[in-house]
Amino acid sequence: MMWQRDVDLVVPLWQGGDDVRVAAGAAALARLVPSGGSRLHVSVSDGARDVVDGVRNLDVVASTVRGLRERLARRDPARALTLGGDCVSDVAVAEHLAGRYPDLVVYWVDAHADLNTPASSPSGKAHGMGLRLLLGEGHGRLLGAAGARVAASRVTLVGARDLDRGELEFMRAAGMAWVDPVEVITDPDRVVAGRAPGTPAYVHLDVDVCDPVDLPAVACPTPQGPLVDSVAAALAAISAHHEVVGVGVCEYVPVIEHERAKMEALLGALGLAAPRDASRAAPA
Ligand SMILES: [Mn+2]
Repeated sequence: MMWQRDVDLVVPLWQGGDDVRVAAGAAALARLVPSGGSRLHVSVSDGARDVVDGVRNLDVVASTVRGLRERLARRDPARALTLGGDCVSDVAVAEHLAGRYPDLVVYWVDAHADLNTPASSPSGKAHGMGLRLLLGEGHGRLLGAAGARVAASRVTLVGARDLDRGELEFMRAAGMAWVDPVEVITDPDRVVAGRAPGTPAYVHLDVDVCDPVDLPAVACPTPQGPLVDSVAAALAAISAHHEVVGVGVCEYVPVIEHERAKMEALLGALGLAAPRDASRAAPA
């Protein structure tokens, strides 16, 4: 069954990770995912390539996020899909939906926690700050409105395995739910444990959550992750348990050789493509 939404935003933002290859990911996803009806292609300007206040390419990242917020405020979609782009490309949509649904829960399905601030980030890359922004902390030019924030208790990290020291400390202090890669592999249905059925959910899918052996087409390959089938099972469990109101797909690098069926399996689990068995298309 296809997932219904009001708008698709195609956001080729790459400056947040400073890796231009993810811009092509947005266009490739726009081809893989049949349009939900209304599809907006967002243009990303080529701003100054410098570090400001500890954030790389701050000007262009901030202006892109601001432009997205303005569009979302005008259209006020009840359900929205972002085809990114880096891991900042969908933050404005997640904020918008958090403002609309006070009981929104967020699944951050990603090898990384994206919980850095400009002060804690070793790289200064905004794509490692997205979830922290959604929680209401970060550079003032990237932060959204106070009414569009999510409490840490409403966030579940899924498949995270490469956390910076500051992120780990923050996550533990905040008591954030964390389903580690082994748990995703052994019992993907448990990903929704503790969350009330039928509540609205936002799914941030950074495809680097998958083990790069299975899906190498990512900007930040991170070993020791779950295979695509396990991630797809976890995504299907989220879709079955919740009313999914928003999805963001990020950090896909189509220029790296990979099996297209793996991407289709992930997208299919979220109702964004016809579901199919990824293992069937694997080379014998
Ligand atoms: Mn990631």
